[in-house]
Amino acid sequence: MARAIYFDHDGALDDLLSLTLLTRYRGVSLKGVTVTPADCLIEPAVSVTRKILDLAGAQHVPVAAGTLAGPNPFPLEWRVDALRADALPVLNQRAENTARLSPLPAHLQLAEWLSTAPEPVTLLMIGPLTNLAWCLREHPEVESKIAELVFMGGAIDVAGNVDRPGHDGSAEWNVYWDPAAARRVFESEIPITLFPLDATDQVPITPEFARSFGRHYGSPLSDLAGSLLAMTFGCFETTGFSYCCWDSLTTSYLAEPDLCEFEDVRCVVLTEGVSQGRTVRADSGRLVKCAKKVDAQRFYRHCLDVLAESTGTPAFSTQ
Ligand code: AGV
Ligand code: CA
Repeated sequence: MARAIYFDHDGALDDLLSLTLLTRYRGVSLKGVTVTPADCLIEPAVSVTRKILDLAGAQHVPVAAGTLAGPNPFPLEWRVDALRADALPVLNQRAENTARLSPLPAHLQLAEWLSTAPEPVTLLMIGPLTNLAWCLREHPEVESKIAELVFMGGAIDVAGNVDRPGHDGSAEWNVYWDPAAARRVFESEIPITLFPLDATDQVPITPEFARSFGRHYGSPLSDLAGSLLAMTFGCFETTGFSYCCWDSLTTSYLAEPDLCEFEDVRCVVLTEGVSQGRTVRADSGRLVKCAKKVDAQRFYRHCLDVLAESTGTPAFSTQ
């Protein structure tokens, strides 16, 4: 039986690549998607999410738009990426968007999905934890419906990626956007599998990886993936940080759980001061299963295999 998944993302390019991968995983039954208005503008992020579901033949999966905001906004330069992705030709082959849009805001919809789930489910969250924290605060009984939380966030033994005045740089953005939400979730008993920067730093989007999708030009999902990856170029030149496969590595865990080696780590989330959003080792902290070492070449191969096998013959062949 396929594993039931609820998926919360926040509309960045890597989130959209993750959604694309997720639609191809045979062992996964995607039940619903919520979008957090964090690393995106919410309207184009919801629109592009529904277009990807349409393209992948997953129109039946409902999408709910987030309305809850964290205290530390993402840079607007990053948040506009969803606007660009929403305009890609491969996602606009038809005039209509047929994937279902929930009438509820994401936090209410997630609470309803969890409380009515017949069996405990897996939650995949690759943006801030705001919607889940709201559910736990307002409906603590839903905690028992979550078999596992797979979360991209944090930085344990490596530097963070927040570069903001008044911050010491020790935090990762998904935790920093809403530190109190991450703390609330870490204070629960939900089993957490964490993909912090320790692991995701090992899978930067290289030119070779992005260009490898060119060899499958004409196959819609690999064309989409290659376009999303191409749009990340220039990140290092403008920010000094590489754009990594943060979320897509995390997502790949649902199909290939042994791409990474894990360590059990006890940690807490700091919510105040110059290190707010930092995930720090502490003997008194909660236990997380933490990804530490990645077989990067196998991960890149996985993405290409999953997306290239998906549809049709290439329009142009070099052989
Ligand atoms: O910190 C990584 C998280 C991931 O969930 N996001 C991007 C991924 O979706 C925030 C982020 C950090 N650096 C970024 C980010 C950058 N240079 N551009 C866009 N988003
Ligand atoms: Ca994200």
